[in-house]
Amino acid sequence: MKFLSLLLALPGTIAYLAWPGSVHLSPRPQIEASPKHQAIAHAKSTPRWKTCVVESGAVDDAPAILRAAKLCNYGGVVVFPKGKKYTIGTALDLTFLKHVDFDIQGFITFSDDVNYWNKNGFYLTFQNASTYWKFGGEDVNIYGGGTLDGNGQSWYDAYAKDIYILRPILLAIIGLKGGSVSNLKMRFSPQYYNMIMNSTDVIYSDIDIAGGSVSKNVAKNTDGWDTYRSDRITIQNSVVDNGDDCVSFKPNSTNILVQNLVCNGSHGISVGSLGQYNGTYDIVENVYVYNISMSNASDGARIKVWPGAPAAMSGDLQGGGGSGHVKNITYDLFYNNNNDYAIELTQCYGQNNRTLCDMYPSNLTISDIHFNNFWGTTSKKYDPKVGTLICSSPTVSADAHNPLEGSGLMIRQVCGDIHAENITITAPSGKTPYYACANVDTKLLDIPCRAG
Ligand SMILES: *[C@@H]1O[C@H](CO)[C@@H](O)[C@H](O)[C@H]1NC(C)=O
Ligand SMILES: *[C@@H]1O[C@H](CO)[C@@H](O)[C@H](O)[C@H]1NC(C)=O
Ligand SMILES: *[C@@H]1O[C@H](CO)[C@@H](O)[C@H](O)[C@H]1NC(C)=O
Ligand SMILES: *[C@@H]1O[C@H](CO)[C@@H](O)[C@H](O)[C@H]1NC(C)=O
Ligand SMILES: *[C@@H]1O[C@H](CO)[C@@H](O)[C@H](O)[C@H]1NC(C)=O
Ligand SMILES: *[C@@H]1O[C@H](CO)[C@@H](O)[C@H](O)[C@H]1NC(C)=O
Ligand SMILES: *[C@@H]1O[C@H](CO)[C@@H](O)[C@H](O)[C@H]1NC(C)=O
Ligand SMILES: *[C@@H]1O[C@H](CO)[C@@H](O)[C@H](O)[C@H]1NC(C)=O
Ligand SMILES: *[C@@H]1O[C@H](CO)[C@@H](O)[C@H](O)[C@H]1NC(C)=O
Ligand SMILES: *[C@@H]1O[C@H](CO)[C@@H](O)[C@H](O)[C@H]1NC(C)=O
Ligand SMILES: CC(=O)N[C@H]1CO[C@H](CO)[C@@H](O)[C@@H]1O
Repeated sequence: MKFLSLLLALPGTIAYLAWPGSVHLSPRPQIEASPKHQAIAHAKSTPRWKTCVVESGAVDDAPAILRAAKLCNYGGVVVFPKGKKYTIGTALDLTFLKHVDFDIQGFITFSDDVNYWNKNGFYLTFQNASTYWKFGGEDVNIYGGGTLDGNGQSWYDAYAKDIYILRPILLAIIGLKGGSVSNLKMRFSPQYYNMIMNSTDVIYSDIDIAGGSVSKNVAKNTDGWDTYRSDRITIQNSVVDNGDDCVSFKPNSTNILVQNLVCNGSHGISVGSLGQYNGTYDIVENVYVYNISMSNASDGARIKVWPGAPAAMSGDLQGGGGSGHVKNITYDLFYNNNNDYAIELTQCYGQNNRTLCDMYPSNLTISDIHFNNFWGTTSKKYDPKVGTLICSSPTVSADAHNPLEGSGLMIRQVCGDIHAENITITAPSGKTPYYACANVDTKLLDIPCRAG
């Protein structure tokens, strides 16, 4: 072991296997979903028995990180010691991992070579996202109290000139089965802070997200978390200060638990947008959002679904026509502080013309939705309107073979079973608050609805 350590630590070595005890390790996290639990508890991680240290200081530290990850794969901890600063200058594929931890105590940033990353970041197709690096495999834990800094300013400025530039995600987890991300600071992401894609059984805890633009160009699409094609994901005990969704459940997000978050300046905790791509089937099912404090946001709880025909809000916000279902979603214990709407549910996303939205009802159904225990005060923006629930009008189609309707007309209910209970949201003016509602069963909603 000692021999190996010396051998690998020869001058010029950029990563080495360390003698046990020779480098400070953070305690390994033992995170459980709490206070709410997943139906199937997150898997326990196996022990680690070797340690690899990443040396810093190269122009590009990506090769050193890759080497350390390979050395420590199958039972090791890759350490980025406290006080060290790393720069990643080339795209880093870490999707081969198995039973390995990343103990990030130091500071990791990314080069601001927009041209390089635009060409060489990992392109994710979905929403034209890209990523600097990607983690995947099995039983991987990332923690350590350090910082990931996305060096976003050059991207905020570049995006203002070209909306099609491929802005990287700060931390993408792709194809991971079992693992955790905890106790990290995330700063200045060019786009989403976290993307969880093609993954199952991953828990995030104690993440601190912040960072905006210092120029006139706003930091856009800086979602805290996006889940996509993923199952059994927990996000908890974190603070987020950003300018887009605090958490967003994208297509095929199932069994997701989000709890104890404090979000500021965001677009809320959002299902969607869904149904953006014609020809695809999107599912968001079994989501529990518990104990959220949401401030200065456009929305508190939000469900956004595209209508049945394509719409183009802007060059990089267009779509519609996709099908699927949103089912069994609960928002429970939700504090609203200066958000424009406490609740927004729409099946007309991306289509401002309601006539057109009603003409082409969504192909994506919404059912079994619960908004429980909301309090607080909205912003002045729509005062005294504090929320909106707009479903597509029911689809009526001629179907001679429909056994339920003697007339041969079939009403396809695209939105129903939506409940609101114990909601005490007030408007800042003190006027009686109301919600704009359309095509929803107001008997199930314990809120003051007005036709909207
Ligand atoms: C995710 O999984 C889908 C479906 O299995 C696959 O087509 C896609 O390539 C995967 N995406 C990535 C980035 O690995
Ligand atoms: C809600 O979350 C906050 C942290 O954001 C925590 O202090 C509080 O105890 C939680 N409340 C409940 C009821 O779980
Ligand atoms: C919260 O968000 C608002 C609006 O985006 C921003 O002006 C403010 O600086 C943020 N405050 C904190 C404490 O992060
Ligand atoms: C949407 O997809 C369907 C088939 O899935 C196709 O018939 C239709 O033409 C498409 N609509 C548009 C506007 O592309
Ligand atoms: C979601 O899952 C359904 C059912 O498995 C599948 O048909 C669909 O293609 C998936 N959609 C996406 C966007 O992966
Ligand atoms: C609804 O989702 C919750 C998790 O949020 C889950 O515990 C429950 O079993 C789901 N209900 C059904 C009918 O699947
Ligand atoms: C909301 O934003 C204002 C500035 O617009 C800021 O002073 C305040 O701290 C924010 N609230 C929270 C809870 O972050
Ligand atoms: C992705 O970028 C291409 C141009 O590169 C654009 O045509 C397309 O609309 C974009 N898609 C989305 C969903 O933004
Ligand atoms: C909305 O669409 C309808 C149907 O195409 C059209 O007649 C109407 O002018 C549109 N309204 C606006 C405000 O564009
Ligand atoms: C109603 O919601 C408030 C939060 O606004 C909560 O403290 C209270 O326990 C809830 N009441 C019931 C009966 O659940
Ligand atoms: C695949 C599918 O169901 N497409 C339908 C989507 O909705 C529009 C109108 O709302 C219909 O015309 C499509 O047939």
